[in-house]
Amino acid sequence: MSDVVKFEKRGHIGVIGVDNPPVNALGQAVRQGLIETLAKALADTDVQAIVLIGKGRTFVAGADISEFGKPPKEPGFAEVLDALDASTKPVVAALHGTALGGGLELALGCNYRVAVKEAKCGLPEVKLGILPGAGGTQRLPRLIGVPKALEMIVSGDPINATQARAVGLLDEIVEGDLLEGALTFAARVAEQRPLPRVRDLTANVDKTKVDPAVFTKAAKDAAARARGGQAPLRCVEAVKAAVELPFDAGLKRERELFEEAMKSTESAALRHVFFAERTAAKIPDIAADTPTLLIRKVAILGAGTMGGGIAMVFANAGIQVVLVDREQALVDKGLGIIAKNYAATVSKGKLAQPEMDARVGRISGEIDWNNLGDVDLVIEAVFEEMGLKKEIFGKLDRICKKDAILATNTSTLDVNEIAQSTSRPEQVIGLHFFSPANVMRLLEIVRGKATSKTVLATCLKLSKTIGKVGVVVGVCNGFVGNRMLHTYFREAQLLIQDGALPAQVDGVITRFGFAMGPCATSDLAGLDVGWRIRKGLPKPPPGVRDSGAVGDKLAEMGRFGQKTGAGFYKYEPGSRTPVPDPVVEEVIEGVSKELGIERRAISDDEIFERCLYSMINEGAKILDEGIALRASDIDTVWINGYGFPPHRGGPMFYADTVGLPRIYAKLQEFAAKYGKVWEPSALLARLAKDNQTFASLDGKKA
Ligand code: 3H9
Repeated sequence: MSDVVKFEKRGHIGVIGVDNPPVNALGQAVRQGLIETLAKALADTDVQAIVLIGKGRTFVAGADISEFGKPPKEPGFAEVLDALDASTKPVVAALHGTALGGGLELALGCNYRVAVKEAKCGLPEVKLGILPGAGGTQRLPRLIGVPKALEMIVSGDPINATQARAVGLLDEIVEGDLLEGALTFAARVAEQRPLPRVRDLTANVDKTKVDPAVFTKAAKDAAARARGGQAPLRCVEAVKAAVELPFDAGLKRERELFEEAMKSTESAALRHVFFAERTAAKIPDIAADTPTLLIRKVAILGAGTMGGGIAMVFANAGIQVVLVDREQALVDKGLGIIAKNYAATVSKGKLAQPEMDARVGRISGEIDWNNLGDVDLVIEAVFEEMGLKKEIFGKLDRICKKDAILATNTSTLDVNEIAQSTSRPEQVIGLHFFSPANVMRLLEIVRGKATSKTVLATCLKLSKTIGKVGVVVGVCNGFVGNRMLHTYFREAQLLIQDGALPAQVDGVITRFGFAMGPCATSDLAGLDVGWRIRKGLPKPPPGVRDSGAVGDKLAEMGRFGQKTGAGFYKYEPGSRTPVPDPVVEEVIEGVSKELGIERRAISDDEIFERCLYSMINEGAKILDEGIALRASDIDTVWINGYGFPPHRGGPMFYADTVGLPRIYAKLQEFAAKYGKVWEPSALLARLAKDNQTFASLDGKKA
C-alpha cells in the first residue's frame, strides 16, 4: 500500500487520505496511490461511498510542478480521472486549505464536493504559463457556467468557499470537523443513483445558448493584460472547446494546448519564477531552525507616503503599529492619509468596514520617542541623509529594548555605517520596501556585516507574515534593484541624447512586457527627485556622459512629471496617459546639440539591447560580488519590485534564453563604442566563454 495515499474505513464509508507533505502535490506516487486505493474501496463490498481528503494543511494543491519538463511518469493524471469517472460508488471530495490546479481538477472528477468555509478553490495554472491540463477547462464550465469558469481559469485567482458554493462548485460547506462532515454527507448520498458526473452536464455548455462574444471579449482582455504572454489566450481557447466539442474531444483539445504551453519558454520562465521566490527564503548559512524573535509591535519613523504605506502593511497582517514623526500635525496627516486609503478600498468593495476599523485601530501615532521602549522592531523611513540616519539610530539605541530590531528603509545608503552609530550593530538590518509599500510585493532585506542570524531569520519570516517576497541582499549603493535600475535608466537617457525619443524607447520596453517604459516611469516618480540630488553633486568627469541632462532641463522648466501634468510627456488634466510633446523633442534636440552629439536614427534593437543588456551586465557584477546570493534572487527582485514581465522570467533568466555568448559579444561592441561603463562583468565573460548560463550557477539547467 502507498505511503502517500492511505485507506481506512469509517463504518460503511471508505476514506482515501492523500498524505504527501507539504501541499499534497499530485506526484507519481500519489497518482499511483489514488488508483490503487480507489480500486480497493470499490472492491470492498462493505464500502458504500468514498471520501477523498487531504491530510495536513491542505487538500491537493496541484500537480507536482517539479515533475514538469521531465519525462512523464505513469500513471498519468488522465488515468486517475478515468478511474474516478468509472467509479460505481459515490466519491465525495472533502476540501480544506487550497484546492488548486490539479487538486481542484481531481475534485471536479469526483461526484460531490464539500469544503470547510476557510477553503480556497482555484485553477492557477495560467500563472505557471500553462492551462489546466486534467480536464479543468472542460469540467469547470460544465459545472459553473462559461463566464465564471473563464474568469477563474484566465485570471488564475482562487475563490473562497462561500463564493464556490454560490456558483455551484461546492455541494455543501461543512461546519466543524471536515472529515466528520464529509462522512455524514457521503452517508446521505450513498444510495443515490445515477451518480452525478460533471462530464455529463450539458446545460452550461449548450452551443446554442452560450454567447460566442464572451470568448472574443475574454481573449481581447487577456491579450491586453498578458502583455505578450500566451497562456491566458490558450486558456480561452481551451474553454471554448468545452462549448464547441463533445467532452472527450474537448479533453483532447485541452491536452494539445497544454502540451504546447508546457514546451513554451513562457512556462519555463514562470515555473522558474515560482521556485525562485521560494528559494529566495533559503539562506545557506541560516539553518531552518534558527531562533527568531517575536514581532508584535512595530514603530515606523516618518509618517510620509513611505512610512504610511509600511504602517498599513503591518496593520494588515494583524501587527500593532506606532507611526512616529517630529510633530503631531505630521503624525495626524499621515494617519489621515492611511484612513483615506483604507476607506477607498472599502468603497471599492475590496475590504469590509469592520476589517477596516480593526486595521485602523492597530495604528497609533506618537511624537515622543521615549515611548518606543516596548517595540520589537523599528523601521526608519526618513530622508536619505546619512547624518540624519546616524543620529536617529544613536537615539534609538538608547531608547529601544535590547533585543529590538533596528531597521532602515534606505534605498541607497551604507547599512554598515548606519549600524556603527549604535552599540548593537548585530540588531541592525535594512528593510527596503518599494513604493507604494502596501502594494508592491518586494522587500529587499539588507544584511549588514554584523547583522545577527536571529535578526535575519526573523526578518525573513516576517516578510512572509506581511505578504512580501523577501530577498536577502548585501550592502552596496542601490543594493540589487536600484543599482540595476540605474544602469538601465542611464542607457534610456543616453539613447534619447543619441537620437531616440521617449515614446520610441518606452515603446520598445512595453512591447517586451513592462507595464511602463523608463521615461513614463520617471514621470510617475517625479523628475524633481533626481534633479535635486544631482544639483548637489559635481558634474560627471570628462569622458563620462551626463545621463541626467535632459531630465534636469525638463525639471528646470517646472516639468516634474505626472504631478505637474508634464515631464518627458504631457498629461491631460486628471489623466495618467503619456502624450508625446513637441516641446520635449525641442529640449532633447537642444541638449544633444549642447553636448556635441550628432543625432542619428536609433533602431529598436539598439534600444532594447542597450537598456536590457546594461541591466543584465550589472546583475552579473552584483552576483559576482556576492551582493545577490543567486541569479534567481535578482530575477525575484526585478519581477516583484520593478515590473519586469514575469513571463520573461526576470533579467538573468532572460539572459540565459538569449545566450550569454551573444550578450557578451554585444557588451564588447558597446564597450568599444561607448566606453568603460560597458565592460563586461568578469563572471559574464567566464560563463559566456564556457557557453554556460546563470542558472548553471544556481545548480539548474535553464
Ligand atoms: C497543475 O496542477 C497542472 C494540472 O492542471 C494538470 C497537469 C496534467 N508542486 O508556497 P509555499 C512546494 S499546475 C511542487 O512556500 P504556502 C513549494 O515549492 C499546479 N511543489 O507554501 C515549497 O517547497 P519548499 C497548480 C510545490 O503555504 C512548499 O511546497 N497549483 C507545489 O505559502 C511550500 O510551498 C499551483 O500552482 C506544487 N504544486 O502556499 C499551486 N506547491 O518548502 C502552487 C507548493 O521546498 N502552490 N510546492 O520551498 C502554491 O500556490 C502555494 O504553494 C500554496 C501554499 C498556496 C499551495
